[in-house]
Amino acid sequence: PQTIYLSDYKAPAFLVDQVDLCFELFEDGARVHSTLSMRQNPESGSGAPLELHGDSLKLEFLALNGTPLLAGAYQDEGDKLVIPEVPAEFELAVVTWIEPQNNTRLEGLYKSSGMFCTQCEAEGFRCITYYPDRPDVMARFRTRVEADKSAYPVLLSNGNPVEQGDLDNGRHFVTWEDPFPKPAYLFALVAGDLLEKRDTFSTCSGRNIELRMYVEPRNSEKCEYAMDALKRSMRWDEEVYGREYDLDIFMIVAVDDFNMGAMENKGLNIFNSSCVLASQDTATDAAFQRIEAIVAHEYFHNWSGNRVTCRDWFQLSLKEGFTVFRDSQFSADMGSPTVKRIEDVTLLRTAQFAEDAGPMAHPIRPASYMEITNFYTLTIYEKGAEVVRMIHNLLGEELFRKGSDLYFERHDGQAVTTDDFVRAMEDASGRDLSQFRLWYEQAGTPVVAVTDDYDESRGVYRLTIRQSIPNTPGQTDKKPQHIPFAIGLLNSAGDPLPLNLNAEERNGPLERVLELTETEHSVEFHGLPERPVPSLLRDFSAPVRVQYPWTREQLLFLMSHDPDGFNRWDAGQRLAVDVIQSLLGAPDDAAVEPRLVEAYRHLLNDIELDQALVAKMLLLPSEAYLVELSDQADVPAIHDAREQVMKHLAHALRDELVACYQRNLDQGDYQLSSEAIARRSLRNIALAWLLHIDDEQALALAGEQFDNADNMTDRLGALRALVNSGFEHERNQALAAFYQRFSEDPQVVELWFSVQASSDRAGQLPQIQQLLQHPAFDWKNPNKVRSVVGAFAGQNLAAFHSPDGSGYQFLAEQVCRLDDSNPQIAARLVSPLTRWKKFAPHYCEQMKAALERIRDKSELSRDVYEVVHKSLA
Ligand code: BAL
Ligand code: ZN
Repeated sequence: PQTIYLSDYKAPAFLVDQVDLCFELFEDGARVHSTLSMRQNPESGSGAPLELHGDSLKLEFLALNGTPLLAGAYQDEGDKLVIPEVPAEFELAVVTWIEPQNNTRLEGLYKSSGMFCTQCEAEGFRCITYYPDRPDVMARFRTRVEADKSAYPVLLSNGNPVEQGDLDNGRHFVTWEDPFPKPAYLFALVAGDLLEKRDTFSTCSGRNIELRMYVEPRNSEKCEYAMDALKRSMRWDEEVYGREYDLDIFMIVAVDDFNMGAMENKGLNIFNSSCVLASQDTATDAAFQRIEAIVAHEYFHNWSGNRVTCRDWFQLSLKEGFTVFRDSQFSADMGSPTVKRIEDVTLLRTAQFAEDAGPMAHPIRPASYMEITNFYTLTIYEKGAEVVRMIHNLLGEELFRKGSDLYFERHDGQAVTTDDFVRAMEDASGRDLSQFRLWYEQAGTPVVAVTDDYDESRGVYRLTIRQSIPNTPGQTDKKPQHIPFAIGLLNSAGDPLPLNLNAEERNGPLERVLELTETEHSVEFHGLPERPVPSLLRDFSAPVRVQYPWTREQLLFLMSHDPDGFNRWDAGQRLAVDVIQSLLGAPDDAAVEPRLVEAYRHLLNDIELDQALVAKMLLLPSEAYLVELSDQADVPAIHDAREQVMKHLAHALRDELVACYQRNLDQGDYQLSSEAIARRSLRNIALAWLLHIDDEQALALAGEQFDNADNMTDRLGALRALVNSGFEHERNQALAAFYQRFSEDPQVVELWFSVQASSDRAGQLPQIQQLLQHPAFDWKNPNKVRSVVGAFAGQNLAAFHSPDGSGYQFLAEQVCRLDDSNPQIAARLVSPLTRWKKFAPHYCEQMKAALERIRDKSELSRDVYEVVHKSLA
C-alpha cells in the first residue's frame, strides 16, 4: 500500500458547488444517481485531469454536461475515475450500482438489522459514488431517497425535508436539503422501519428546534436519557462556547452494527446502539455517563468539526482533540470535575502512553499514514484533547473563549488546519505559542524528572526539572516542549505553603504553574522553615510522565493531605504501584506493606471525603497500567503480585468492607446523581473484594443483590463479583440466569459476553472458544467481536498472555478471519500484539510470531498491513 504524506498536500484541482443525489434502495442493491456541479479551483492551476475517488463501485452511466461519456473518454483505475479533459465549469452525472446488503466492512452504505445506514468518515462516501472524497471539498447536498414504503417508512438524510410523496409499486420518496456546504464524510442516509421519538429545544435566540430520535421499536423505552443529554449539551454549548444550533431539525439514529461509537453527520447523528440507548434495567452507571459524553461529543461537532472542518485527514485532531476537550469539560460540569479528571487520565496513562511508546506512535498531527482509519487513535483524540486543555490553562478561561470565538468566526464554513486553530488562540490572547506547536509535531510522552534540595540555613527549597522526549518511529533528538507544570508545597502539618520566588516575596500564591520551556529548569522557593513535600503536576496539567523519588511516607502524606483531589488519588496509585512492583516474583506469603492497608482502612472509614473520590481511590492500578509501567513485562507475575495485594487488603479489611457495603445500600428509588453513583460504586467494589477472597457472607449478599437489583449497575456488579470468585456453582448459575433474563437484548448480551471474556476465572481460552460458538455471537457485529475477542485480549491479560502463546495464536487467527469481512475492526484487534517488544523475552518472541502469522496471510487489507508491518519494523 501507498504512504500518504502531509508534505504532499495540494489544494483540490476542482470544487463541487452542488450535489444532487437520488438513492433507489432495493433488497438486492442500490442505484445511486449523482449530479455534481463542478468547477476548476481558482487557487490551483488549470489543465489538471478530473480525478474522482471510488471504491467497490459498479459504474452504470457517466455524462459530462449532458453528453454520455463512452469508454475511452475516461479511465477507471480501480480506486479512481479519471477524466482527462473537462471544461472550467461543468455538470457531471454519475450512476453507480452498489450492494449494501453485502457490505460487511460497514463503510459507505450498508444494512444493519434490516435498515439501511451509512458511515462515510473517513473515506466511505467513495463506496457510494465517484466523488472528490476529501474534506476540503465542501458542497451543498440535496438527497432524494426512494424505497419500499412498508419496509422502509422512515427515509432520512442531512438537513431539512423539502419534499415527499408516493411512487408506483408501493414505493415512496423523501427529499432532503442541507443548506450548509459540507465535506462528503458528513453525508448520511438512513432508511428503515423505525420508531420516532420527538422533543423540542428552544435556542438562546428563541428558535425552536425539533429533536428526533429514531430507534427500532423494541428500543422504545431506551431513548429518554440520550434525549435529555442532548438538550443539556445544546444548552451547555450556548452558555459556555456561545454556539447555537443552526438547522431546524436535529436527529439521532441508533444502529446495532457500527464500527465506531457514533458519527456526527450534519443534522443526522448515527450512533452505535451501545452508545445511545439506555434504561435503568439494562445500562450501568458507566454506560449512562458514556452516553451523555458521546451524545455531547457528537453534538459539539456541529461547530467543532462540521461548521469548521479539517483541511485534510492529517488535521483530524483539529476536530477530535478540541471536541473531546469540550465533551470532557461538559462531563466535568455535569458531575464531579476531579472524578472526571481521574477517569480521563487513567485512560490516557494506561492506553495512550502505551500507544505513544509503541511502534504506531505518531504526533497528534501525523506526517504520514497508509490507512486513515488506523489514525482514529487515543493519541489524536485523548492526547489531542490534553493539548487543547494546556492551551486553555495557559490562556485562562476568558482568553480561551475569546480564542475559540475568533476561531469559529474566522473559519466558519472552511476546512482548516491545527495551525489555524493555534493561530486564532495566539491572535486572541497575544500569547506566543510557537514553541507550544511542537506538541502537534513531536510524538512520544515527555518525561519530566524532578529532583530537589533544601537549604535549611537559608530556608530555600529548590526544584530542578529536566524534560526529555523519547525517540519514536522516525523521530529522534526532539526539541524541548512548552510544558505547563502545576505545583504546590505542603508543610508537615499538611498545610499549603506560599510559593515565594525570592527572599522579598511574602505571600506568594499557594499554587503555581511553571512553564517549562528548556531542557533543564530550576526554581527556588523562599521563606520555608522546614523541608516541604512537593505536590507535582497538579490536576495532571500536562500529558507527561513525572519522575520523582517519592518515599512511601510522602505518598501516604499526600494521599491524605494534598488539597488537589487528583494528586491525592495519584499518590494512592503511586503507592499501590510501588507496593505491587516490590512483590513481583516474591513468594505468596511475602509481607504486604502494612501502611497501605492502613491507608485503605482510613479511606473505607472516611465518610467526610467526597465518596466518589473514595471509590476511585479504592481501585488498585489496573494490570494494563502496571504493564505500561514495566520494561520487560511478565504479565502472569504482575497478575499474581496484584492479586496478592488485593487479597491481602480484602482479608485485612474484611469487616470494613462489609460495613462499607451495608452503609451504602440504597434506600429509595434509583437515581443518577453523583452521590447515588458513588454509593453503588462503593458497595460494588466492596462486594468484588470480598468475593475475591471467597467470603461466604459476601456470597449471600451478592446473591441477594443479583436477584433483587432494580438496576443494571447492581445486577452486573453482583454478576461480575460472582464470576471473579471461586464459587463456581454460583458463578454458572448467575451467568445462566442473567442470559435467560436478557437474551433478547443485544446490548445486555454484549455485557454478558464481556464479563466472561475479561475474567481470568471464566475467560480462559477454551471458554472463549465456546463463547464464539454461542448462538448470540455474530462475527458481523463489531460490538460482539469487541465484547469477546477484544475483551479477552485487552482486559483478560493473564489469560491472553498465557506462557504457551495460545492467546496470541488465537488472536492472530481471529484477526485473519475478520480481515476479509471488516478490516477496520481487524486492524484494531491487532493492537495488543503491537507492543510485543515491551514484554519479557519468552512472551515477546511468541507475540512476534503471531504478528508474522498475520503478516503472511494472503490478501491482507491495507488496514491490517499498516499496523502489522509497522509493528514488525
Ligand atoms: N468522527 C468520528 C466519530 C467521532 O469522533 O465523533
Ligand atoms: Zn469526534
